[in-house]
Amino acid sequence: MNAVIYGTSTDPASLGDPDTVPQVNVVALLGGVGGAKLASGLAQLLPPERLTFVVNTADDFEHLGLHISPDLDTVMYTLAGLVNPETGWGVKDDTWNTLAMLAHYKAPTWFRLGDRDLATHLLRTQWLREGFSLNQVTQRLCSLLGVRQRVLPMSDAPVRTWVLTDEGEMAFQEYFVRRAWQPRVRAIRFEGIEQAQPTSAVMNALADADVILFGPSNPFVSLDPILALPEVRDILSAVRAPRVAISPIVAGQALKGPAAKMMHELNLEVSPVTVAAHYRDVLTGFVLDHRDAAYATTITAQMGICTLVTDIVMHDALARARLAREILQFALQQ
Ligand code: FO1
Repeated sequence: MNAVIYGTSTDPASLGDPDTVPQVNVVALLGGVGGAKLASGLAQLLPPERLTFVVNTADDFEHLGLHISPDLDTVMYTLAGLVNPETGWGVKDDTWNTLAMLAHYKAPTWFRLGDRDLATHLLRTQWLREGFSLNQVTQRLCSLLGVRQRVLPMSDAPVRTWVLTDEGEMAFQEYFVRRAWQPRVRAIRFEGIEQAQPTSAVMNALADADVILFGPSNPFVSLDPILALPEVRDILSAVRAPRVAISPIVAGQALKGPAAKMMHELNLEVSPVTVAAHYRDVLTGFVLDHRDAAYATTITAQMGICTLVTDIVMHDALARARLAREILQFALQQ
């Protein structure tokens, strides 16, 4: 049944009640900060063994000799309760002594690495150099941070996002952080995607999922790298589990980052309809904000995708849990 469903406000007291939360295996495909917020909402509802987060690694890069995995760290720090709440990335209450010394040496400081955060990059780099896979390194870091949900890099192989702009092609972090996403985007490509395969942990989790979610992450640079892995695309088309995306666009603006600006520069309408159309081959459901309610019937009628209209802005922990719960209930109705 294809329908538009309207969310209701949820009684906060029952948010984590196991009797009212369906105990199902959930896999969420995630990028950075928006994805991490959804992950923390789900983590308030479901036991850790029910949750798997498949995370974009095409933002990864080498910086000052270190292997940085920003999206993995954002998800990991958020679940560990360590994330910097002001930025959504990095470690809370971090200090910047190393960065100050780097500035003294006139070394690059545009990518802000805090002193505590640096420990993660040092260990990841060391363990990768010792021959452990990115997945093994991530499991080890999560375990040491007390993160019990499964946080999986999309692939062990290097995939790197390049952004073609009106000022030439630049590596993703160069575009995103150094240039503060100011250059106009013309195209995006994922270097290494043809050789990359999802890990077997990712494939097994997708095969066993009762619900698959696409986080409110940037479709072009956060979720597309995961979906560009042919085996992921194929299994998403083959599974019977409901597959639900959450819009990263609300009232013509991105919840965070350059998704709306990119859409405009790629000559696409800045609306949840564009996001739903982007994933339409692999989706059964789509969640959009009540401010965009007018688009719900278009998505349902034109694409045959069920829609849930609710408040999708996750201001605090309660809002994250409420949204996660509504999404799960919506997904399981399909
Ligand atoms: N984002 C910024 O906008 N500026 C930074 O200086 C920055 C540093 C940084 C350090 C570690 C880390 O894990 C993430 C960091 N990010 C920074 C966020 C990150 O690069 C982007 O948000 C993602 O790549 C996009 O999802």
